[in-house]
Parts: sequence; structure tokens; C-alpha cells
Amino acid sequence: MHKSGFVNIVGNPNVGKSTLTNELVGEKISVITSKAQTTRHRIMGIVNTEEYQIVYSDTPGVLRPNYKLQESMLNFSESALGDADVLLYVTDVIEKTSKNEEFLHKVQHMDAPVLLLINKIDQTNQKDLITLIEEWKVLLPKAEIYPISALNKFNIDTVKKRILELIPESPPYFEKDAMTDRPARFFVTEIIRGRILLYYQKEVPYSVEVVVEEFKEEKDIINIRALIIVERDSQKGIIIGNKGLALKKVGAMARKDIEKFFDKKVFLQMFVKVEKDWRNRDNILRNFGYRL
Ligand code: GDP
Ligand code: K
Ligand code: MG
Repeated sequence: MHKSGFVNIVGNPNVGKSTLTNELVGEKISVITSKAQTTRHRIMGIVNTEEYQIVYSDTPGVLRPNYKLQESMLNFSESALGDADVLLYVTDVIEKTSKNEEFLHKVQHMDAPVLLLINKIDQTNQKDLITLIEEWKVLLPKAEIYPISALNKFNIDTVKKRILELIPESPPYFEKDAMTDRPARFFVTEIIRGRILLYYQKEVPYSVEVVVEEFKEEKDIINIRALIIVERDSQKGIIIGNKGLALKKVGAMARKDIEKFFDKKVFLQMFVKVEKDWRNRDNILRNFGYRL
């Protein structure tokens, strides 16, 4: 008997969805930062054993769209409700109870089992946690509730065990040696974007998209050429920085991350280009892989 299923991870920005995904998958497939909107796509990570194949999907945080880009991000989250065999709704002790009632309503009325994971319990005390659990029982009565700490790996094994019980008998959906549905280039863009989010202040990093123009793997080195797309000339200046110093620093950090990810030496070149108002332009968003 072989089990196989889709386990989809949704919730508000910054509650720890990507940290949890990496913990469940056992690989760093999703970029984690303390900034909201780090994850823009739906990213799958696949766990294989002889007996089962679990396909985890990390999604962008559920937020009210201000840009076409954010509409697409919300689409990724809503589509994750549709094809889940198990839904992991992640919240944390900081956001208390969720603000997005519309999304919660959809979660409450879906067919698949829902595990409500209250993350970051390292940041609270038992009394507050119990109060929070009581509030969630009212908001999502159908969900099973698990307090966890993705960062400290607390209670993750319990959640894994429960997931395994819940996924159905089924042949595998992907090759048994697949680790993700994403090509190598995708991880490069995500890693660079993660570094940009951490390095620059305020709005600038959110108006950035990264395109990998070249990814050439040779015996001892991977040659990568990446384009950083911004919306305005002023942003281009900020990204590059005085005498190119900012871009150099970000490039060095991103290169190290990429080397770690692929376990190989990397030569990384980065260029900056202005595409006016790309976050609102359909054709550009499509080219970047967003579904509209
Ligand atoms: P996402 O936006 O929901 O994907 O959240 P991330 O996984 O990117 O995490 C957002 C921030 O929360 C990061 O700074 C994480 O290190 C932090 N974080 C995630 N899990 C925990 C946890 O269990 N405890 C604490 N204290 N911080 C956490
Ligand atoms: K985040
Ligand atoms: Mg994320």
C-alpha cells in the first residue's frame, strides 16, 4: 500500500509558513526572512520514502491585494485550498487571531482536513496560549489544533505523524526521486530576492523582481547571470548603491547562499534594469511566472 497526497500550507504573512515548510520537507526550498511578502509563488517540496510521497506547498501570505502582483499571490493561496489533501493553516502567537475572515470562511468550509498550527510558542506563556487556543476553537471549529515552534522544531514530529495518517492511499504524483517541481533557476531567483529583501530598506525591495538569464553548470562551477528588475530609475540607483557597493555586498551574500544550496562553486553576475510599473503589467507578470 502506497500513500500520496498534497499538503498545502497557508496563513498570513510572517507567521512562519516557509520555516515550517523547510522543516517538514527537510530541505531549504523556501526563502525565509523577517519581511512579509518574501514568498511570492507557490513552492512545492516533495518528501519521498518507499511507503509514501508527500507534496508540501508553501504559499505567499494571505493579504488584501494592492497590486496585480498581490492578486496573483492571493490566487496561489486560494488555489492551495482547492487541491489539498490536508491543509495546514499556520498562525502564530503574535498575530493572535486572524484578520482575514473571508479566507477563514473558505477554510472552514473545505472538505479536506485542516490542521491549525499555532507557531512561535517559544514567544508566549502557557496561560496566553490556552486563551489563544480557545479563541481559535471558535473561529475554526473543524480544525485540529497543534501548538508548534517551527524554529525550535517543537511538535513538528507530531504534526508529521498526523499528516501521514491523513493522506490517502494513492500512487505517487511525481517521480520518486523528485525533490521539487521547480527548476534550479527558480531557487536562484528566490535566494537573490531574499538577500535583497534583507539588505535594502522600506519599499524598494518589494518593487524588485529577479530574472535568471543564464544558468550554466560546468564541472566545477555554476555560471549565473541575473537581472534585477526595478520600477524606477531612483530604485536602480539605490540597488546599485554608492560606487556599486550595495550591489556588490548583496551579490557576495547571495553567491554564498547559492553555493550552499547547490553545494558547488558559483560565479554570479548581477545587473539592474528598469521596467516601469512592472507590478501592474499583465504581460510582464506572466513572463515572471505569475498566474493572473
Ligand atoms: P512566512 O512569511 O509565513 O513564510 O514566515 P517565515 O517562515 O518567512 O518566517 C517569518 C519570521 O518568523 C522569520 O524571521 C522566522 O525566523 C520567524 N519564525 C518562524 N518560526 C518561528 C518560531 O517558531 N519561533 C520564532 N520565535 N520565530 C519564528
Ligand atoms: K516572511
Ligand atoms: Mg514565506
